[in-house]
Amino acid sequence: MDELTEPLTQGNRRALSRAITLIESTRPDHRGRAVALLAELPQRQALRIGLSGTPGVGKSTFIEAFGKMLTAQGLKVAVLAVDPSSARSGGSILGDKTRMETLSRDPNAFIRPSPSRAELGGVARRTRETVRLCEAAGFDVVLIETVGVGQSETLVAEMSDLFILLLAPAGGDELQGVKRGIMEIADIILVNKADGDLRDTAMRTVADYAGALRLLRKRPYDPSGFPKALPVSAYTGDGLDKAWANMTHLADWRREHGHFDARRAEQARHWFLSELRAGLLARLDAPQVRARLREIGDAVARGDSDPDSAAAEMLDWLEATPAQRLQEA
Ligand SMILES: Nc1nc2c(ncn2[C@@H]2O[C@H](COP(=O)(O)OP(=O)(O)OP(=O)(O)O)[C@@H](O)[C@H]2O)c(=O)[nH]1
Ligand SMILES: [Mg+2]
Repeated sequence: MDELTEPLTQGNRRALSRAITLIESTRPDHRGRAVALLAELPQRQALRIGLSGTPGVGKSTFIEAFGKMLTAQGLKVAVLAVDPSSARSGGSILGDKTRMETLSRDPNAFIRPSPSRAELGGVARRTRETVRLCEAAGFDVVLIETVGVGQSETLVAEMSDLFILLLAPAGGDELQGVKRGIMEIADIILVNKADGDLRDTAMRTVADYAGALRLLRKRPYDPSGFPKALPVSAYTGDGLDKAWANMTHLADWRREHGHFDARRAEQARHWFLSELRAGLLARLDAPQVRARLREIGDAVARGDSDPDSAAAEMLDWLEATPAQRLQEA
């Protein structure tokens, strides 16, 4: 048994941090240890909540207020981030820790920034595995934050039980700005900053999105009334309890009707295939393979071979060459 397993399952934060560092490592021996560690961890279930929103919408402020509300109820909350390196410079939520100051010092909360300069695929795998670590460490809620650029929302939705879209108050025409695909994966839309001067606009925005959500196809895995739009204020805390009540209601309903586990099963299948694809692609990076690719590629470029038969030849060669030999320089 790995020396991290026991302290981690007892909720030891240092062990959790070390385990995350281990799964983030790209060293082959670390990778092997990480895979073995994940395999021996107990299966525990947290509520995985994906949270997406454009820069400045108030994600950090919301997570701080929402997280504190949950820890005050005795729940253990982990916060993770999925961000492609291009979206933010280096440290990402590290800088945010100032905005989540109280939460980051809360013994019932755990905040882990996104690793810097990693590709989205790598960040996705690392986050998925970190979610498992947090569950094994006894966290009740795992919040996975992403700034909505590129494909990161879809990635986060595919590792979450519930997907929340955070929006800012805005005039009617800006409703168009939210891509239909994102509306379709959102379970709850929260319009933040429903306070002070922005309150009226926020309420109108909620009504606009509630209308837009009603136009979407009814989903078999939702109780009536979902997906829905609600106002919140991360500043005043207004609406946070109602937002949480809706999240737990939705999760409970899905559990009762078998949709919760079905979704996780589908997700597991999806990630298995995605890891397999990544693993196969990684094989093309081995030195031996690169040399062979260059040779055959040159032949195609010269016109000595056509692309299709060259690809077939390459696949045959890969199949005939043992994986170990491919690693030799
Ligand atoms: N009025 C009002 N302002 C808010 C609220 N929540 C956040 N803000 C303000 O909105 C700005 C952005 O908040 P952040 O929490 O940093 O937003 P973010 O989504 O984390 O932004 P990025 O990390 O850049 O993606 C800050 O100036 C906050 O003070 C709210 O509930 N009401
Ligand atoms: Mg932020």
